[in-house]
Amino acid sequence: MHIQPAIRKIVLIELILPIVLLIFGIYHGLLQTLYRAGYIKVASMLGINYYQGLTAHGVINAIVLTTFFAVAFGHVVVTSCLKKNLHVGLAASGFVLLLIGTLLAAAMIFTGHASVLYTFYPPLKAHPLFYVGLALFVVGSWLSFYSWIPTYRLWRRENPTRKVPLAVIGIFSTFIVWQIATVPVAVEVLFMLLPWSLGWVAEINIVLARTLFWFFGHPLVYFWLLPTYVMYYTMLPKLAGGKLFSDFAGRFAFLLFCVLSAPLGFHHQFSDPGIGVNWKALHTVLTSFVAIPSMMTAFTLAASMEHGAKSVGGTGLFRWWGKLPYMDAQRWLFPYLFCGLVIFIFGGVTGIINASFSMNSLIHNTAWIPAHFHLTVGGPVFLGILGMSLYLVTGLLGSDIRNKKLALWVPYLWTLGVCTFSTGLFMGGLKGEPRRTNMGLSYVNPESTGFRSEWISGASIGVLGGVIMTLSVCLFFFVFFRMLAEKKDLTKLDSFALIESEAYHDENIGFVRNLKPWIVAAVIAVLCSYAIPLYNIATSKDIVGAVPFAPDSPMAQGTKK
Ligand code: HAS
Repeated sequence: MHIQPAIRKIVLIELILPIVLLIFGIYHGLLQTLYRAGYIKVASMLGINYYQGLTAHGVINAIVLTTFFAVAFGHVVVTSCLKKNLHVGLAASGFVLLLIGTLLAAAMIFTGHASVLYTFYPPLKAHPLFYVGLALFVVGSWLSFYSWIPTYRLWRRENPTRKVPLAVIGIFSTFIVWQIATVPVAVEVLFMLLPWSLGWVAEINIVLARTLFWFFGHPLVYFWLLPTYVMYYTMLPKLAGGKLFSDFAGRFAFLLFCVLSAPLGFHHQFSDPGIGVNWKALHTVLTSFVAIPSMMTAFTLAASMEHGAKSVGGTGLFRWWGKLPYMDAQRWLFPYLFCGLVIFIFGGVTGIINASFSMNSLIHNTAWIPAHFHLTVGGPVFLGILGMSLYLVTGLLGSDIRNKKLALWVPYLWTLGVCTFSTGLFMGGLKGEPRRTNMGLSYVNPESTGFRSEWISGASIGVLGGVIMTLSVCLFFFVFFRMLAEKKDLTKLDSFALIESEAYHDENIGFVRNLKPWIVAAVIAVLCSYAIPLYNIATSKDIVGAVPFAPDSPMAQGTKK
């Protein structure tokens, strides 16, 4: 593989460090399920209380792991597909800022100064250093992205007529989505939360802060998803023994995400006051559009896998499914991607339910929501990150996976665990079980505040799923850390390559050749859907001031003054 030595080192740290942090992330996830079901009391969570543990779980798994991975994966994709060097200065400064940002935020969370959950919007308030950490983290991710731009432009100049490799279009789309998403959250953090936390201003416009957060928060989920889509489009077909059914479909899907990811964050705020109902309706319609590239992906990938299975003798309308390499140890990456797809069918369907204005009022802020997102970010995204981290670290170190059969079992066990877990949470959610609410002793303990007996069965199923998920990740840690301990042979690096599928239909269609028109369309879409409501919220006379929690209230618990 063509990769500069400095970039190789940065990528290795960016992949290994979050996997180590994941030990804490997963541990706090397990504690959450045990707590909900009444198996542990909040005070016994090793000195970490409910909101603190939930913050650690969300920030490590959903922000730190995903961003480090996207940056590291992008470095490898750009450098290896374009066969050109990256700007080391930018990549290295990006890495340093990501690291400092992570350490600051982690220090604040673990010392109890930032129990604000991964959404960190007011009235929950963190220590100023938490917000400084977040800001550095975001700038670090920007610099890392900018290290690819000179490489891309040079390649473009040298190859004016060639198509940009699909993986590069995919990873650039990921970071265009991220760039658009992080501007509003940077404004929220720098101009609202930080001054408020420093005591420079006494009040904060809560609706504005939440709106800026969800302006970031929805495209964030596609920032998580798109690196996995890069694997699906460019690697899965070859792993299945076939070709990508349509190169155009892949490009079109990525570019559609650039335009459609951001202008629809109000679907997280259907219940919020202060936002006009017409704007909510517009965002509802746009949300149904954002499912289109995923629907296209479902059909394109099914056709690609069918091509693979039929080239090794698969037949019929459905019998060819039996010919896919589910248990082929040489193609151990296949089940990480395939299982993610299967999980995503349920994650996607429940997303569409959430997006319906009327059905949303049934499930908003209930356990249904974490059930949905464990089938999306905890399904395809998480399995893609685990599989690809193992693949890249092994290749970049010149190491070996001692027992590939064990590696194969991780995604199957995870699928069983996460589907069981989400089933329990869906059941609880439909019966009104709230999400991320400290109920006192637990959710189902008769002595706790707001106890409801009908939540017991869902919470217990959730524990079963949580335990299976934990076992699956422990198995992954075993395979991963054992691989790290194997003898390294750097001469293997020359023969190590990213998996790249050929296209069955290699269309050459003009309007998906350039990124620029899609970026312009994305900015216009964002302006049309956000400019007026943001102006209205920012200038409203009925600014909702921060309502400080009583120091002894459960919500204030864990946030040291
Ligand atoms: Fe979501 C809330 C709507 C996708 C993550 N979402 C969340 C939250 C998170 C999250 C983290 O409209 C909670 C935020 C919080 O903390 O409050 N979501 C959607 C919609 C989609 C969607 C319409 N979400 C995602 C993805 C995520 C993610 C992706 C992470 C990566 N979501 C919502 C809404 C809310 C929400 C509301 C707010 C709810 C509330 O009230 O708070 C769509 O993008 C989904 C489209 C997907 C599909 C599925 C395509 C299927 C594929 C698999 C094909 C399989 C094959 C294999 C080929 C249409 C690609 C076949 C194999 C066989 C064996 C058959």
